[in-house]
Amino acid sequence: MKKLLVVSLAGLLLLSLCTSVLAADKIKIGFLVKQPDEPWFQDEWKYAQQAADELGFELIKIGATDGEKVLAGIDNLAAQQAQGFVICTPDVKLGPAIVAKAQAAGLKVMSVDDRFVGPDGNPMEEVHHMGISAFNIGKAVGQALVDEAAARGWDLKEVGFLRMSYDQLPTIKERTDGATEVLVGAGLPEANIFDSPMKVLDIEASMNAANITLTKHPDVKLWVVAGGNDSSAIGAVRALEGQKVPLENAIAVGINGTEAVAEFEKPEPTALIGSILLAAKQHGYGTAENMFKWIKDGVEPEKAIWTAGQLITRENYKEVMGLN
Ligand code: FCA
Repeated sequence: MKKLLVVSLAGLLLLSLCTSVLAADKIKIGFLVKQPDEPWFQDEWKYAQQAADELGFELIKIGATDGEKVLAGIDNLAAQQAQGFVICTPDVKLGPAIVAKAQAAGLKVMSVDDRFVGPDGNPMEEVHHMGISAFNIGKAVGQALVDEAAARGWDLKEVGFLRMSYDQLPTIKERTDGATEVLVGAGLPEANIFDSPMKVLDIEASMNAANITLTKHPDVKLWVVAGGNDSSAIGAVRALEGQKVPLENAIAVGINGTEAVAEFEKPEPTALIGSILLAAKQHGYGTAENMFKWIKDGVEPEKAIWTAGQLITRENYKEVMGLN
Protein backbone atom coordinates (compact mmCIF):
# COMPACT_ATOMS: atom_id res chain seq x y z
CA MET A 1 0.00 0.00 0.00
CA LYS A 2 2.79 2.34 1.04
CA LYS A 3 4.68 1.48 -2.12
CA LEU A 4 1.63 2.22 -4.23
CA LEU A 5 1.24 5.60 -2.55
CA VAL A 6 4.87 6.49 -3.18
CA VAL A 7 4.64 5.42 -6.81
CA SER A 8 1.46 7.38 -7.45
CA LEU A 9 2.85 10.43 -5.62
CA ALA A 10 5.95 10.24 -7.77
CA GLY A 11 3.72 9.95 -10.84
CA LEU A 12 1.76 13.03 -9.81
CA LEU A 13 4.95 14.94 -9.22
CA LEU A 14 6.23 14.01 -12.66
CA LEU A 15 2.94 15.01 -14.26
CA SER A 16 2.87 18.40 -12.60
CA LEU A 17 6.52 18.93 -13.49
CA CYS A 18 5.77 18.10 -17.11
CA THR A 19 2.80 20.47 -17.32
CA SER A 20 4.74 23.30 -15.73
CA VAL A 21 7.61 22.73 -18.15
CA LEU A 22 5.08 22.70 -20.98
CA ALA A 23 3.51 25.94 -19.72
CA ALA A 24 6.93 27.53 -19.41
CA ASP A 25 7.74 26.33 -22.92
CA LYS A 26 4.63 27.78 -24.47
CA ILE A 27 5.54 30.70 -26.69
CA LYS A 28 4.03 33.99 -25.52
CA ILE A 29 3.31 36.77 -27.97
CA GLY A 30 1.97 40.25 -27.17
CA PHE A 31 -0.50 42.11 -29.41
CA LEU A 32 -0.67 45.83 -28.60
CA VAL A 33 -3.26 48.06 -30.24
CA LYS A 34 -3.71 51.83 -30.08
CA GLN A 35 -7.55 51.91 -30.01
CA PRO A 36 -8.88 48.77 -28.31
CA ASP A 37 -12.47 50.06 -28.56
CA GLU A 38 -12.41 50.36 -32.34
CA PRO A 39 -14.04 47.36 -34.07
CA TRP A 40 -11.08 47.11 -36.47
CA PHE A 41 -8.70 46.38 -33.58
CA GLN A 42 -11.16 44.04 -31.90
CA ASP A 43 -11.18 42.09 -35.16
CA GLU A 44 -7.38 42.00 -35.25
CA TRP A 45 -7.33 40.64 -31.69
CA LYS A 46 -10.02 38.10 -32.51
CA TYR A 47 -8.03 36.74 -35.43
CA ALA A 48 -4.74 36.83 -33.52
CA GLN A 49 -6.45 34.77 -30.81
CA GLN A 50 -7.57 32.31 -33.46
CA ALA A 51 -3.94 31.95 -34.53
CA ALA A 52 -2.91 31.39 -30.90
CA ASP A 53 -5.55 28.69 -30.44
CA GLU A 54 -4.75 26.92 -33.69
CA LEU A 55 -0.97 27.16 -33.54
CA GLY A 56 -0.64 26.69 -29.79
CA PHE A 57 0.88 29.85 -28.37
CA GLU A 58 -0.30 32.26 -25.68
CA LEU A 59 -1.55 35.65 -26.84
CA ILE A 60 -1.25 38.61 -24.48
CA LYS A 61 -3.54 41.44 -25.58
CA ILE A 62 -2.63 44.91 -24.43
CA GLY A 63 -4.58 48.12 -25.05
CA ALA A 64 -1.83 50.68 -25.59
CA THR A 65 -3.57 54.01 -25.99
CA ASP A 66 -0.54 56.20 -25.24
CA GLY A 67 3.24 56.09 -25.05
CA GLU A 68 3.32 55.31 -21.35
CA LYS A 69 1.03 52.32 -21.80
CA VAL A 70 3.15 51.04 -24.69
CA LEU A 71 6.35 51.12 -22.64
CA ALA A 72 4.65 49.64 -19.55
CA GLY A 73 3.14 46.97 -21.82
CA ILE A 74 6.57 45.96 -23.12
CA ASP A 75 7.88 45.75 -19.54
CA ASN A 76 4.93 43.59 -18.68
CA LEU A 77 5.59 41.27 -21.62
CA ALA A 78 9.24 40.95 -20.62
CA ALA A 79 8.20 40.12 -17.04
CA GLN A 80 5.91 37.39 -18.38
CA GLN A 81 8.79 36.04 -20.47
CA ALA A 82 7.10 36.68 -23.78
CA GLN A 83 9.35 36.34 -26.81
CA GLY A 84 7.88 38.93 -29.14
CA PHE A 85 5.01 41.26 -29.95
CA VAL A 86 2.99 42.80 -32.74
CA ILE A 87 2.00 46.44 -32.32
CA CYS A 88 -0.18 49.15 -33.81
CA THR A 89 1.38 52.07 -31.98
CA PRO A 90 -0.63 55.08 -30.75
CA ASP A 91 2.09 57.34 -32.17
CA VAL A 92 4.38 56.34 -35.02
CA LYS A 93 7.14 58.59 -33.64
CA LEU A 94 7.48 56.19 -30.69
CA GLY A 95 9.08 53.72 -33.13
CA PRO A 96 12.72 54.21 -32.04
CA ALA A 97 11.80 54.00 -28.32
CA ILE A 98 9.74 50.85 -28.90
CA VAL A 99 12.55 49.18 -30.83
CA ALA A 100 15.14 50.12 -28.20
CA LYS A 101 12.98 48.79 -25.40
CA ALA A 102 12.15 45.57 -27.26
CA GLN A 103 15.84 44.98 -27.99
CA ALA A 104 16.83 45.57 -24.38
CA ALA A 105 14.20 43.05 -23.28
CA GLY A 106 15.18 40.54 -25.98
CA LEU A 107 11.75 40.71 -27.63
CA LYS A 108 11.08 40.49 -31.35
CA VAL A 109 8.88 43.27 -32.70
CA MET A 110 6.67 43.72 -35.75
CA SER A 111 4.41 46.68 -36.51
CA VAL A 112 0.94 46.40 -38.01
CA ASP A 113 -1.23 49.09 -39.70
CA ASP A 114 0.80 52.14 -38.60
CA ARG A 115 4.45 52.03 -39.59
CA PHE A 116 7.11 53.39 -37.22
CA VAL A 117 8.74 56.66 -38.22
CA GLY A 118 12.41 57.22 -37.41
CA PRO A 119 14.09 60.38 -36.08
CA ASP A 120 14.71 61.50 -39.68
CA GLY A 121 10.97 61.44 -40.40
CA ASN A 122 11.25 58.42 -42.71
CA PRO A 123 9.56 55.04 -42.23
CA MET A 124 11.68 52.61 -40.18
CA GLU A 125 12.15 50.08 -42.95
CA GLU A 126 14.27 47.82 -40.77
CA VAL A 127 11.20 46.94 -38.66
CA HIS A 128 8.99 44.20 -40.11
CA HIS A 129 5.62 45.60 -41.02
CA MET A 130 2.21 44.71 -42.38
CA GLY A 131 0.11 47.62 -43.59
CA ILE A 132 -2.55 48.42 -46.16
CA SER A 133 -1.81 49.70 -49.68
CA ALA A 134 -2.98 53.04 -48.42
CA PHE A 135 -2.78 55.21 -51.54
CA ASN A 136 -4.53 52.64 -53.74
CA ILE A 137 -7.22 52.07 -51.16
CA GLY A 138 -7.73 55.83 -50.97
CA LYS A 139 -8.07 55.86 -54.75
CA ALA A 140 -10.75 53.16 -54.51
CA VAL A 141 -12.64 55.43 -52.10
CA GLY A 142 -12.33 58.33 -54.57
CA GLN A 143 -13.55 56.12 -57.41
CA ALA A 144 -16.59 54.92 -55.45
CA LEU A 145 -17.48 58.56 -54.70
CA VAL A 146 -17.04 59.59 -58.35
CA ASP A 147 -19.17 56.63 -59.55
CA GLU A 148 -22.00 57.38 -57.14
CA ALA A 149 -21.90 61.11 -57.98
CA ALA A 150 -22.15 60.19 -61.67
CA ALA A 151 -25.04 57.80 -60.99
CA ARG A 152 -26.85 60.70 -59.28
CA GLY A 153 -26.12 62.95 -62.25
CA TRP A 154 -24.05 65.41 -60.20
CA ASP A 155 -21.71 67.94 -61.77
CA LEU A 156 -18.49 67.67 -59.71
CA LYS A 157 -17.94 71.42 -60.16
CA GLU A 158 -20.84 71.96 -57.79
CA VAL A 159 -19.74 69.45 -55.21
CA GLY A 160 -17.87 70.17 -51.96
CA PHE A 161 -15.34 67.60 -50.73
CA LEU A 162 -15.31 67.13 -46.96
CA ARG A 163 -11.79 65.84 -46.62
CA MET A 164 -11.56 64.34 -43.14
CA SER A 165 -7.81 64.52 -42.76
CA TYR A 166 -5.35 63.26 -40.17
CA ASP A 167 -2.06 64.12 -41.82
CA GLN A 168 0.19 63.31 -38.84
CA LEU A 169 -0.26 59.61 -39.59
CA PRO A 170 1.34 58.70 -42.95
CA THR A 171 -0.97 55.74 -43.74
CA ILE A 172 -3.99 58.00 -43.24
CA LYS A 173 -2.54 60.88 -45.26
CA GLU A 174 -1.84 58.51 -48.15
CA ARG A 175 -5.47 57.35 -48.05
CA THR A 176 -6.96 60.87 -48.20
CA ASP A 177 -4.36 61.81 -50.84
CA GLY A 178 -5.47 58.85 -52.98
CA ALA A 179 -9.13 59.83 -52.74
CA THR A 180 -8.28 63.44 -53.53
CA GLU A 181 -6.29 62.49 -56.64
CA VAL A 182 -9.21 60.57 -58.11
CA LEU A 183 -11.80 63.22 -57.30
CA VAL A 184 -9.69 66.01 -58.78
CA GLY A 185 -8.85 63.82 -61.78
CA ALA A 186 -12.57 63.34 -62.38
CA GLY A 187 -13.19 67.10 -62.42
CA LEU A 188 -13.66 68.22 -58.81
CA PRO A 189 -12.10 71.73 -58.62
CA GLU A 190 -9.24 72.11 -56.12
CA ALA A 191 -11.15 75.07 -54.65
CA ASN A 192 -13.92 72.66 -53.61
CA ILE A 193 -11.63 70.65 -51.35
CA PHE A 194 -12.53 71.55 -47.77
CA ASP A 195 -9.86 70.12 -45.57
CA SER A 196 -11.27 69.17 -42.16
CA PRO A 197 -8.41 68.15 -39.86
CA MET A 198 -9.37 65.70 -37.12
CA LYS A 199 -7.75 65.93 -33.68
CA VAL A 200 -7.96 62.16 -33.15
CA LEU A 201 -9.15 59.27 -35.29
CA ASP A 202 -12.65 58.69 -33.98
CA ILE A 203 -16.28 59.42 -34.80
CA GLU A 204 -16.60 62.35 -32.41
CA ALA A 205 -13.49 64.09 -33.72
CA SER A 206 -14.72 63.59 -37.28
CA MET A 207 -18.12 65.05 -36.42
CA ASN A 208 -16.52 68.08 -34.77
CA ALA A 209 -14.16 68.69 -37.70
CA ALA A 210 -16.95 68.31 -40.28
CA ASN A 211 -19.26 70.64 -38.34
CA ILE A 212 -16.68 73.42 -38.48
CA THR A 213 -16.40 73.05 -42.27
CA LEU A 214 -20.15 72.76 -42.87
CA THR A 215 -20.86 75.84 -40.78
CA LYS A 216 -18.34 77.84 -42.83
CA HIS A 217 -19.84 76.77 -46.17
CA PRO A 218 -23.64 76.88 -46.00
CA ASP A 219 -23.71 77.71 -49.74
CA VAL A 220 -22.47 74.23 -50.72
CA LYS A 221 -25.44 71.94 -51.38
CA LEU A 222 -23.82 68.69 -52.54
CA TRP A 223 -21.16 66.90 -50.50
CA VAL A 224 -18.78 63.97 -50.88
CA VAL A 225 -16.90 62.66 -47.84
CA ALA A 226 -13.63 60.72 -47.60
CA GLY A 227 -11.37 60.08 -44.63
CA GLY A 228 -8.78 57.63 -43.37
CA ASN A 229 -11.17 55.03 -41.99
CA ASP A 230 -14.84 54.32 -41.27
CA SER A 231 -14.92 56.45 -38.10
CA SER A 232 -13.57 59.44 -40.03
CA ALA A 233 -16.37 59.13 -42.59
CA ILE A 234 -19.17 58.24 -40.15
CA GLY A 235 -18.62 61.27 -37.89
CA ALA A 236 -18.92 63.54 -40.93
CA VAL A 237 -22.12 61.73 -41.93
CA ARG A 238 -23.54 62.50 -38.46
CA ALA A 239 -22.55 66.16 -38.89
CA LEU A 240 -24.30 66.32 -42.29
CA GLU A 241 -27.42 64.83 -40.71
CA GLY A 242 -27.20 67.34 -37.87
CA GLN A 243 -26.93 70.21 -40.35
CA LYS A 244 -30.05 68.87 -42.15
CA VAL A 245 -28.27 68.16 -45.44
CA PRO A 246 -30.73 65.87 -47.28
CA LEU A 247 -29.65 62.24 -47.66
CA GLU A 248 -29.69 62.50 -51.46
CA ASN A 249 -27.18 65.39 -51.29
CA ALA A 250 -24.40 63.55 -49.48
CA ILE A 251 -22.16 60.59 -50.36
CA ALA A 252 -19.58 59.12 -47.98
CA VAL A 253 -17.25 56.14 -48.34
CA GLY A 254 -15.17 54.74 -45.48
CA ILE A 255 -12.25 52.36 -45.04
CA ASN A 256 -12.04 49.25 -42.77
CA GLY A 257 -15.54 47.86 -43.36
CA THR A 258 -15.87 46.88 -39.72
CA GLU A 259 -17.70 50.02 -38.55
CA ALA A 260 -19.53 50.47 -41.85
CA VAL A 261 -21.45 47.26 -41.27
CA ALA A 262 -23.32 48.84 -38.34
CA GLU A 263 -24.38 51.67 -40.69
CA PHE A 264 -25.51 49.25 -43.38
CA GLU A 265 -27.56 47.33 -40.83
CA LYS A 266 -29.66 50.38 -39.97
CA PRO A 267 -33.19 50.06 -41.39
CA GLU A 268 -32.91 53.44 -43.14
CA PRO A 269 -29.93 54.14 -45.41
CA THR A 270 -27.45 56.82 -44.37
CA ALA A 271 -25.04 58.83 -46.53
CA LEU A 272 -22.36 56.17 -45.97
CA ILE A 273 -22.93 54.27 -49.20
CA GLY A 274 -19.80 52.11 -49.00
CA SER A 275 -16.50 51.25 -47.40
CA ILE A 276 -13.31 49.57 -48.50
CA LEU A 277 -13.24 46.30 -46.57
CA LEU A 278 -9.72 45.57 -45.35
CA ALA A 279 -8.15 42.19 -44.65
CA ALA A 280 -8.57 42.10 -40.84
CA LYS A 281 -7.79 38.38 -40.73
CA GLN A 282 -4.48 38.85 -42.52
CA HIS A 283 -3.57 41.71 -40.19
CA GLY A 284 -4.53 39.82 -37.00
CA TYR A 285 -3.95 36.15 -37.76
CA GLY A 286 -1.20 36.73 -40.31
CA THR A 287 1.02 38.96 -38.18
CA ALA A 288 0.60 36.75 -35.10
CA GLU A 289 1.45 33.67 -37.17
CA ASN A 290 4.48 35.40 -38.69
CA MET A 291 5.72 36.34 -35.23
CA PHE A 292 5.13 32.78 -33.97
CA LYS A 293 7.12 31.20 -36.82
CA TRP A 294 9.89 33.74 -36.38
CA ILE A 295 10.23 32.85 -32.69
CA LYS A 296 9.69 29.11 -33.04
CA ASP A 297 11.49 28.27 -36.29
CA GLY A 298 13.61 31.35 -36.88
CA VAL A 299 11.69 32.11 -40.08
CA GLU A 300 12.00 35.84 -40.55
CA PRO A 301 8.80 37.46 -41.90
CA GLU A 302 8.86 39.53 -45.07
CA LYS A 303 10.11 43.02 -44.29
CA ALA A 304 6.97 44.72 -45.59
CA ILE A 305 3.61 43.27 -46.56
CA TRP A 306 0.94 45.49 -48.15
CA THR A 307 -2.64 44.25 -48.13
CA ALA A 308 -5.54 45.11 -50.42
CA GLY A 309 -9.18 46.06 -49.91
CA GLN A 310 -12.52 45.59 -51.60
CA LEU A 311 -15.51 47.91 -51.92
CA ILE A 312 -18.54 46.89 -49.90
CA THR A 313 -21.93 48.57 -50.08
CA ARG A 314 -25.26 48.24 -48.36
CA GLU A 315 -26.27 45.92 -51.21
CA ASN A 316 -23.33 43.51 -51.31
CA TYR A 317 -21.68 43.55 -47.86
CA LYS A 318 -23.38 40.39 -46.58
CA GLU A 319 -22.35 38.42 -49.61
CA VAL A 320 -18.78 39.76 -49.70
CA MET A 321 -18.29 39.22 -45.97
CA GLY A 322 -19.97 35.84 -45.93
CA LEU A 323 -22.61 37.01 -43.45
CA ASN A 324 -25.53 35.29 -45.14
C1 FCA B 1 -5.03 52.62 -39.00
C2 FCA B 1 -6.45 53.09 -38.68
C3 FCA B 1 -7.36 51.89 -38.45
C4 FCA B 1 -7.24 50.91 -39.62
C5 FCA B 1 -5.81 50.50 -39.80
C6 FCA B 1 -5.61 49.55 -40.97
O1 FCA B 1 -4.43 52.12 -37.85
O2 FCA B 1 -6.44 53.91 -37.52
O3 FCA B 1 -8.71 52.31 -38.32
O4 FCA B 1 -7.69 51.53 -40.80
O5 FCA B 1 -4.99 51.65 -40.02
